[in-house]
Parts: sequence; C-alpha cells; structure tokens
Amino acid sequence: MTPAMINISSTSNVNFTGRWFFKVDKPINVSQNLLYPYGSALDALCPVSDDGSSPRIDLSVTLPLFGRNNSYLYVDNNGLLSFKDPISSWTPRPLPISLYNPFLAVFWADVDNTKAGNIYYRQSRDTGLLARATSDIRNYTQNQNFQAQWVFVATWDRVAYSGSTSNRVNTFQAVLITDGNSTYTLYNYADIQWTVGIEINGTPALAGYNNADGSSYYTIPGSMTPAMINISSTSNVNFTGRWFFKVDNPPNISQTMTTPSSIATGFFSTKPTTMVTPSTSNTTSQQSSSTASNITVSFNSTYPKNETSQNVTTTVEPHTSGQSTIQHSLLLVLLYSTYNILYDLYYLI
Ligand SMILES: [Ca+2]
Repeated sequence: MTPAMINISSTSNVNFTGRWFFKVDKPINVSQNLLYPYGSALDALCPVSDDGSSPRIDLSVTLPLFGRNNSYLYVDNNGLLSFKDPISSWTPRPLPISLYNPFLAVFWADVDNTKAGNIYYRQSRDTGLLARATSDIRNYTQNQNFQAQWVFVATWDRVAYSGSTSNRVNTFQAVLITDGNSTYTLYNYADIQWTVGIEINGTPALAGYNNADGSSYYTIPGSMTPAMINISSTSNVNFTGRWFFKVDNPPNISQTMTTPSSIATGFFSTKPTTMVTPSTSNTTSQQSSSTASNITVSFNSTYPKNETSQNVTTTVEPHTSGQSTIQHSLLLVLLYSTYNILYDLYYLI
C-alpha cells in the first residue's frame, strides 16, 4: 500500500531476489514457551486410531497421584491420561465419575487422528527438561525447594475429530512433573479449533481431573459448553493457554460434604455419569484385558458409534466400598427426607 511495492521484485526474506517464504500449514500465534518440546525426534507415538490408546507405559518413577503410588499409565487418544485401564470413551461426562480408573482429562472429546494429527508421549529425565519443569513449578507454588526428578509429556498435535470433513485441528499437551513426593500437571492449550466430534451429539469437550471414586475431582470452567473453543485463551496461572494442578493428593470432596442434602446432591449428580455396565458382553471383553489387544479398537466402520454398548471403559474394584458408600448415602437421604416430613407435619399440626 505504498509506492515501494514497485520494488518488491528486488526484495526477499530468504536471500533469493524476488522470493518471500512463509510457513502456512499451522500459522498459529502462541507463546513459544507454552508447549514443552515434542515430536517424532523425541517421542513415541500412540497408534493411529479413533478411540484407541497407547500401550501400557511403565513408568521409571513411582508416581504419587490422587493419594496412591502409580507405576504405569495410558495415553488415551480421546484426550485423557488414565492410570488403571485405557479409556476409549469418546463422550465427555460431568465429573465426578466413579470409574475406579483415575484420569486426567486434558481435552476429553472425540479425537480421531486417523483423520489428522499425531499423539506423542515420552517420559524423561533430561536435565534441560527437568530444569524447565523445576522453574515452572517454583513459579506456580510456594515450594521453592522443588527439584523435578521426572517429567512425562503427552502431546496431541493437530488432531482432528471423529467424522471430520473439515481442516479444523487441535493442539494441546499434558505435562506430568514429580520429585517423587509431589506431583504437578500442566495442561497446555496451544490451538483449539474444535470442541465437538460429530458423533457425540453436540457435547463439547471436558477438561479436569478425577480420582478413582470421584471423591476428588476438578472441572475447568466452561467444560461441556461451547466456551471450550476459547480455552487456549484462559489460564489459572496467568500464562495464556496453561492450567496447572497439584495432583499427588488433591482435596477430597467428601470433606466438604457435611450435610445430608449435600450428600444427596453429590449422589444423584454422580449416578448418571457412572459408566459401569458389566452385563454388556463387549464391555466385559474390554474390561477384562489391559493388553494391547483392546487399545487399537477402531469403530470407523460402525457409525453412528454406540457409546453405551461398546465403550464402557473400566472395571469396578473387587472390594465393595463403592456400594457401601451408595448404601450409606441412600440411608442418609432417607433419614433426611423423613426429618423434613416430620418437620412439616409438626408445623401443620
Ligand atoms: Ca475418537
């Protein structure tokens, strides 16, 4: 828009007169410091699939998470890390969930990297990476003596959604950091261009975390709403696109449940999200195995996908504490209801 354009054939940004060069496949504008390094030169790849997972990844550290020591994890294509079984469920559900499968939901939605994208992961004790992780944790906590000993990086790089016919892709990352005692996670949202897979009837993605029985969980605000398209502009640590959590032993919500009504609320809001249907044969076959055979399942030939019949993700632990908790909750609800009725009757009389 100036007369100087008459001379553009004499200019260049690549030392080749008359030529200008740009990288335009992913011209995103994010902080260079948001994402930890990733890619084919560093990482292993999850098998390309719609609803699959990585193989079981045995950790070179004992990882404190949700009050337990963990020795392995899975990177699940649909945007989660899980610590008991792979999660192939593509439909995000409100937290808490009593899955008996602790998980970090980085961006739980119907990712399908058979359409586009790669899902990378690695565990590392690289000194440069540990220094970076140490610095980040010290920035976000009062723990100025923290020294990272181990880092895990999982990156969903330009992944598409199930049934995609567009070029919209998402790039996001989870970083797990521990010194063997404290464990932290960073969720890094570099570029979010979609929130809904076409197979989930318009339910946008969910981000947060959930321990084994749902007694400790967190949901990033905006989850399961269209606002998730803007998550890369949000943060809880004043770093655009980054969310940070301490996850070795986060608060237990049962500590806040001191009245019967709040227990009732928790109980009834939890029930619909429970994904335990052991009578389903397909489910049983998936539940019974943690081997590679159930992590490369593709449902591409069975649209529309049927979440309830094919895709329950985990088992109930053999003990009956969950059942006891439910019975306990029901009893309290009953007592509370009875109390209300007697209270009303007293004033009526
Ligand atoms: Ca999927």
